[in-house]
Amino acid sequence: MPSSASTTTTFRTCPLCEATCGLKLTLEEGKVTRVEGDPDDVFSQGFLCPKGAVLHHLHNDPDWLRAPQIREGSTWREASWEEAWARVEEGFAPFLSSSNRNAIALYLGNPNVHNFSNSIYMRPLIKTLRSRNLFTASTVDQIPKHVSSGLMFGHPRIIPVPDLDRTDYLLILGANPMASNGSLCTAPDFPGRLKKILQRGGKVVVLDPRKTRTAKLASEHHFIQPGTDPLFLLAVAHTLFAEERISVENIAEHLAGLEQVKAWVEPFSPESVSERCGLSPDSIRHIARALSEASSAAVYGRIGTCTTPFGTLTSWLVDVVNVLTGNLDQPGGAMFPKSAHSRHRPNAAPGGRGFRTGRWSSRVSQKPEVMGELPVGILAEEIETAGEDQVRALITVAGNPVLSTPNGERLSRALKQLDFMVSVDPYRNETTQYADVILPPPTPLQHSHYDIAFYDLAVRNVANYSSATLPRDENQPCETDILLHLIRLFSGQDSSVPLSFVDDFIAMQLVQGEIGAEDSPLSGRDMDEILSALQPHRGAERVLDFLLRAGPYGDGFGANPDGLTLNKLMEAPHGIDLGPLQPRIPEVLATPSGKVELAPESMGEELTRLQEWHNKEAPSLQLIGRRHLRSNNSWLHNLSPLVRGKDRCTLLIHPNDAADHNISDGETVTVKARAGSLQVAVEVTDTMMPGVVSLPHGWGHNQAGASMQVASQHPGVNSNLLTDENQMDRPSGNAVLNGIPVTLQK
Ligand SMILES: Nc1nc2c(c(=O)[nH]1)N[C@H]1C(S)=C(S)[C@@H](COP(=O)(O)OP(=O)(O)OC[C@H]3O[C@@H](n4cnc5c(=O)[nH]c(N)nc54)[C@H](O)[C@@H]3O)O[C@H]1N2
Ligand SMILES: Nc1nc2c(c(=O)[nH]1)N[C@H]1C(S)=C(S)[C@@H](COP(=O)(O)OP(=O)(O)OC[C@H]3O[C@@H](n4cnc5c(=O)[nH]c(N)nc54)[C@H](O)[C@@H]3O)O[C@H]1N2
Ligand code: SF4
Ligand SMILES: [Mo]
Repeated sequence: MPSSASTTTTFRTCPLCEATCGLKLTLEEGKVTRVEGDPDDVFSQGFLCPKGAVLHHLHNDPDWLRAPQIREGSTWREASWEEAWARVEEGFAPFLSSSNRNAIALYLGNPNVHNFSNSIYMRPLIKTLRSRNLFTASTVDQIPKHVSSGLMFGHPRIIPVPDLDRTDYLLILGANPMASNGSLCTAPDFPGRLKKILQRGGKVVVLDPRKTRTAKLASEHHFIQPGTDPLFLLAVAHTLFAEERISVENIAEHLAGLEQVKAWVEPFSPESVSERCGLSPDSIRHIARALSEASSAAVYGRIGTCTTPFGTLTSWLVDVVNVLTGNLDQPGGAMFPKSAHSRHRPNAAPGGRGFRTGRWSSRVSQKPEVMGELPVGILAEEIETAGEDQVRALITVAGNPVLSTPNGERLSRALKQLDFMVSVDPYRNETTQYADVILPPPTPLQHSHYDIAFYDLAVRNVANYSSATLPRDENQPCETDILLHLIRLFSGQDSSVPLSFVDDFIAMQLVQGEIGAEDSPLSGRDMDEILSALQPHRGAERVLDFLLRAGPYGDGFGANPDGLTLNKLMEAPHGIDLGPLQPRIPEVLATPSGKVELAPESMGEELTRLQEWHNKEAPSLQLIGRRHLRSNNSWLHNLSPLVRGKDRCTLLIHPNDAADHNISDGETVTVKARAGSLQVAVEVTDTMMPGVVSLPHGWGHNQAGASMQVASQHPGVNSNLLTDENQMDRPSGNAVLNGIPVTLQK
């Protein structure tokens, strides 16, 4: 490419999915004209997918809101930020007294964890709001893994990830990283890393009711009946005990509950689960033996294991098998990342307070709190049901629950009944159409980035900071200031208090927490000295600088002068590699015993429920979901390069099932479930397991109140009209989004 004075190159991390790819952006005359993979990125080494390549199209999308919007009945008008904030303050006023806080619900969507400001300021927002009605996309996603990790390791965010670059055997359950690029396992170029496993003579084995692109690449693929992964894993564990293949020497002194697990898995022979799982006893034994014989192996489970009736039990069993085969905390097994911003306690004894759920329950159906939140499946009933603490107002930040949570139809009806709703969101979409005020953030190119959430889940320890690529539009506040404004409102402070004071207070509390902690290397240090060392950073950057310097690779504010600081990270546009994952047991363990709790009591209770479920007859036709490389949940369908081509929102069905229903390829069918029904075109394919049909989520852009031009021309249907808000994984409250009983009608 010819370079001229006005052509420059800059680098940033892609914020769209969990893979954290490094991007190389070409700017001409102050406009981003091209996005490529950054070949020098320490982690992604040039990889990018079709979504990253059009990141700048988001910035240029005419439907991306550039000013706040106020709704008057069914019409919308643009407003100044002053007017919008006045309307927000007025709308929340009736609910601000301390006895009324539960009337305000907060829903936090997925992009919050992909957004640097939001990853940091969400917590103060939740704290100052003081409402028990907190909902997030976690309960339609990964909260079962948090619960199983909380129970086993003592903290819900201590999650082991498959050591992809060194493993010799990877067993994938319910994930399709060829499309998703991975989740709870940050690995840019996941596809390339899988291919390398095969190239070095290793094996990749996939269990999925659909022969996905990942399954096609794998050494082996086995169909499995939706929701039956826990039975399969129990039978694997059973085989490991029965054939004396248990190998826990590596962590034996840090392990509790092995005998209990042995007793629990006893009834689950491969023969006893085979029919229900749809796998032969031989296949189950073959996988169990291969796992135990591989020089290193990792079991990895994702969406297809979490969003099922036994999501927590399955997530727990994934790590039980990792433990039993000697692969937990071993190179090539399932390992614990150590991010640059993580809590650093080098001298603390292992162990901690452990993890609890159910500290309070939801008002209407008494669902237990998990990690401070309630299952999003109950949001509608909390709005609909009159009484003290009824939800009357809602804030959504970066979420589209009408399309992404179960029974979207019921939720839409409930949202219309609210007294007041505010959405912090760039689009007027299926959810934000019900808001009274929409507060739009700047575009992804207009803010800085650091992956607070995903470096804690990465297959290598790395750190990368990106500054904003483009300046913000005139009057456009950064998202930090939008959140600080809400934080100030909910903390009861006057609007005369500058936002910078609110921000200073948050930073001071953070520093105070660390210097006041006896086991912190910063214990007893001087607050003012630390705060002045953080200058001139402010906002999210100041918090990040503090976390990095107090973190495991940090400069410790002088204690380790060569250590990491934000300034050093800023000088490394391709990121800093902190090396392969290292064994971390017992240091990571935060259970009261200081051990890995292999047999948490609540998992015993779940096993009893599983037995009952197992004895019931399976539905004759079940719905599962899928992802496509050019989608990202519900919100990238407004970019034409990503929706071009043939309709992707189709119902995949096996030829036998199509014949049984007298349906041929391309025909439209009515799909019915307990929660609702919809009509969709079918695609007949033998990549589906017989008895299972697949429909992607995130579609259904045909709503008159939304304003997304391109998406409305490729509407598709909302698969969450079929998912049931009353079905959830009991320990975690996660929605059941896979294995939905359905019927078809031509
Ligand atoms: N392109 C793209 N990338 C994405 C996203 C996106 O929408 N598009 N979304 C991002 C998000 S938020 C997340 S959480 C991740 C998710 O990342 P993944 O977990 O990889 O998600 P999926 O691609 O939906 O793969 C889930 C697989 O589970 C299978 N499955 C369904 N039910 C069962 C079951 O009961 N048992 C088993 N064994 N398999 C089952 C499905 O057939 C499907 O192949 O992807 C992220 N990346
Ligand atoms: N049936 C079925 N349903 C599913 C799933 C499934 O596999 N099957 N997957 C589930 C999963 S894993 C997830 S994570 C959820 C996602 O559920 P949600 O998070 O509720 O939905 P998204 O589609 O990610 O919507 C993101 C919203 O954030 C806005 N947004 C994007 N960037 C920003 C930003 O920087 N700031 C702000 N303020 N807003 C922004 C977008 O405009 C959009 O409105 O969906 C879940 N729903
Ligand atoms: S894989 Fe994910 S992080 Fe990488 S370019 Fe694609 S969307 Fe961005
Ligand atoms: Mo997700």
